[in-house]
Amino acid sequence: MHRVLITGAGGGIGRAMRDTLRGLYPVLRLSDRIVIPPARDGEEVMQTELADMAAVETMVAGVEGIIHLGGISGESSWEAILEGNIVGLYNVFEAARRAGVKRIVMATSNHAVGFYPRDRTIDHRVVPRPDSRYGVSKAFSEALASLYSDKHGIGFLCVRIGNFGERPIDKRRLSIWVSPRDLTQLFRIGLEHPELRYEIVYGVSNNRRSWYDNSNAFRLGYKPQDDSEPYSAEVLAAEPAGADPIAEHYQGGTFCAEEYSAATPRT
Ligand code: 15L
Repeated sequence: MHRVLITGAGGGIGRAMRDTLRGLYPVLRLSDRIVIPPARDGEEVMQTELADMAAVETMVAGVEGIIHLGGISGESSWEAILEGNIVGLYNVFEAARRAGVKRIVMATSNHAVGFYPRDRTIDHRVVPRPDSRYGVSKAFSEALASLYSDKHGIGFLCVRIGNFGERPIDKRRLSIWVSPRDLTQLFRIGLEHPELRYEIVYGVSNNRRSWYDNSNAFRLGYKPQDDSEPYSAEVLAAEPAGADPIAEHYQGGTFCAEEYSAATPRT
């Protein structure tokens, strides 16, 4: 690939990928709605509102692959989710189709399936159980990717990202943590795998406490290097007591507990 675009390049994952992917492709185009640090050698920088189709068309012109991290990255109002993650997402995929983009790595989320209980191991085949408006938008992204793969032949890797960071930050994240080098490896598989058409994988490291069966990622060649377990004693010792029982029961944690009003849990 000659030119790879990272949307949402000013966010936490985007800033890290700007460094870990540097030099791997001749040109990295970096876009965000906010101002980001200026282009270095081998980089192009753009400021783009994803809800503005004309701007999105300019953003994707001349790129072969996209890592789509842009949009809203947590629970928010319906209006914000609609603009960033539904309209904005549609604009990116549709502009990519018109521009002949071959590959898209879609940053979906563990929150597309957050209402699965923690005592269940889930794989890439389970039906979505979103835990928030944000999670619904990520399930939508997986469905829209499926449409653009089936109907227009774009190759997609949908990565249900757990929690990205240098280290896991709490008990829930011991199960869903992904290190920078492991996520970089997965994103590269998404851009470079020769036969990818439409796949869902979990963007998590090789965590002993994982509640995912990530065999689909392994099948595609993913060999995660990191495991949250060495951090577990320290993380568990710092965990505050008295967690909300709904947050504690479900994989999505507090995303499930927020605004929860069901009289009885769905089985
Ligand atoms: C996500 O999808 C979010 O983008 C991130 O900010 C974290 O909240 C993460 O999930 C998580 O579940 O920890």
